[in-house]
Amino acid sequence: MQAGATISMTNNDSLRTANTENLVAAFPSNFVWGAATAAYQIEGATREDGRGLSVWDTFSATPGKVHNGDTGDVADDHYHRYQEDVELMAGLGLDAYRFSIAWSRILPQGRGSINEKGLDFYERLVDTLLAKGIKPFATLYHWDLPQALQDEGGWAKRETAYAFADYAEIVVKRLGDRVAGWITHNEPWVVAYLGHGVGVHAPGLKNMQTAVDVAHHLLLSHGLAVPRLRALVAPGTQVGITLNLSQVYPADERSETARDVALADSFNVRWFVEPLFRGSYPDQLFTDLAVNPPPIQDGDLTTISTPIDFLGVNNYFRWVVRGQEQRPRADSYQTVAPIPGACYTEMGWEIAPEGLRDLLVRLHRDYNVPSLYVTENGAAFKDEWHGEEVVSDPRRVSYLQEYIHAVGEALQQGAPVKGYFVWSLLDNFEWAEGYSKRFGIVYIDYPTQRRIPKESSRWYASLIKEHSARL
Ligand code: JJW
Repeated sequence: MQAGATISMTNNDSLRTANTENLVAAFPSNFVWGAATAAYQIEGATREDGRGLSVWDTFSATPGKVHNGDTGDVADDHYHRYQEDVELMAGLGLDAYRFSIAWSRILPQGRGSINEKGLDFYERLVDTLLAKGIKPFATLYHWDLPQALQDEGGWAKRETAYAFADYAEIVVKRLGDRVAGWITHNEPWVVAYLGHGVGVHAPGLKNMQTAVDVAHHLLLSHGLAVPRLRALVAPGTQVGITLNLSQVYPADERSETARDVALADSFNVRWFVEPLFRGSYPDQLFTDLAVNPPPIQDGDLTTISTPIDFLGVNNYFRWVVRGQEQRPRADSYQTVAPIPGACYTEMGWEIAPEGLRDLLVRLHRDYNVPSLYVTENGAAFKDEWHGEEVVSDPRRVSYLQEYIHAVGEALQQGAPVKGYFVWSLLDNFEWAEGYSKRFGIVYIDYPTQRRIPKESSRWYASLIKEHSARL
C-alpha cells in the first residue's frame, strides 16, 4: 500500500489562496457548511443537573496532566449560554453544527439509571438549532468516558463496548427523529494511543498493548451501535464515525524512507480505516507495534465493518517521514520538522492543505468510502483581543481558505465530500493544552465569557453566503 504519491516539501502552487467567489465554484449546491465543538471542551457545568464525572474530570484535576492546571469545570459555560451560541451560528449562516453528547450527563454511572435532565439539555439544544434551520450533527463519544466505567477497566474491557451501544440507543430514542447525522466516535486513534499508549490524554495509561486492545473495543462499540442507531432514526439520517487522519509523505527517495512511510501510514491511517472498510486489520500492524493482536472474537470484524453512510475526517496537518537506518516500531518513525520554508500553527502543525486533498482522494480511490465529511479542520494561533469589535486573525483566514480550496480540488478529483466543519466555533479547552490554544472562529474572553467574532468567522460567513447565492 502506498501512502502519498506526491513528494512535496513546500506548499503546492495550485493551492494558492483564492477569493471566496472562485472558492465556492467547486462545491455542489447541497454541500454542508458547519462548525464543530465537543461537550467537555465547551459546556462547563460539570457538576450540574445530575451529570456524573468523566475521565477528563479526573485527568484534568490531576496535577501535571493539563497545561496550567486548566479544567473543563467552566470552559465556555455553553451549558448555560447555548442559546446565545446558537444565535452566533445563525448569524454566520451555518448549515450545520457538530456537537458532542456527554455520556455521563445521560448515564451518570455509565450504565443503569438514566438522568433525564441530561437528555433534556441536548433536546433543548437540538430544538434551538432546528428553530434556526441548523442541522444537528451529534457525536456520541468525544473522549469523556464516565469515570464509573473507567473504574471497571474502561475501554480495555469488552463490556464497555456493550455499555456504549446501550447508551447510544438511549440517546437516539430521544433525539433520533431530529438529528441529521450521528457520529459514533471521535478520533478513536487519539483515545487509544494518546490516552492509553503514551498517556498524554485521559485516562493517562502508558501501555501499547492496552492501546491496541482499547482500539479494538472502540471499533467494536461503533459496530454494535450502528444497527441500534439505524433502527430508531428518521429516514435520510446519516450514521458514521470520525477518524483523525494524516497523509504521510516521504522526505526523500531512499528505500528506508519508503519502508518507514508505509509503517507510519499503517499506524496513522490503516489501523482504523481498514477494519471499518475492509473488515481486517493491516497484516503486520501488531508485529510492527511489538504487541499481541487485540482480543478479537468471532464476528467482531464483521460487526466493525457494518456498512456506514459516511466517514468523518478530522485533518489538520500531514506527516513527512524520513527513513531511519534500523526499521523502527510503527509508532516510532522519524518526522521532518521543521520543514525548511513551511509554515506552522501554534500547535506546531505544518500548514499543508495538499495533505487534506490527497487524503480525501485516497479514501475515495482505495476504500470506496460512500461519502466523506470533513468533520474537523482548523488552526490555533495566538489571537489577542484589545477591546475591539472583531479580533484580527489573518493567518486563520488564510489557513481556512487554503484548506477549503484543497477540499474543492478533492471534489474535482471525485472524492464524495458532502460537508465541511471548521474546528472550532469557539475558543475552548484544548485537552492537554488547556485554554492556551485558541482554535475558535469566535474569541472567548474567559473572565467575562464574552464572545467576540474573529475575522475568520466573518470570512466564513461570507463564503457560506457566496455559496448559497450561486444556487
Ligand atoms: C496528535 C501529540 C506524542 C482536537 C497529538 C496531539 C503527540 C506522544 C484537535 N481534535 O480539540 C493529535 N486535535 O476535540 C478533536 N486533533 O499528538 C477535538 N488532533 O504525542 C480537537 C493532539 C492531536 C490532536 C488534537
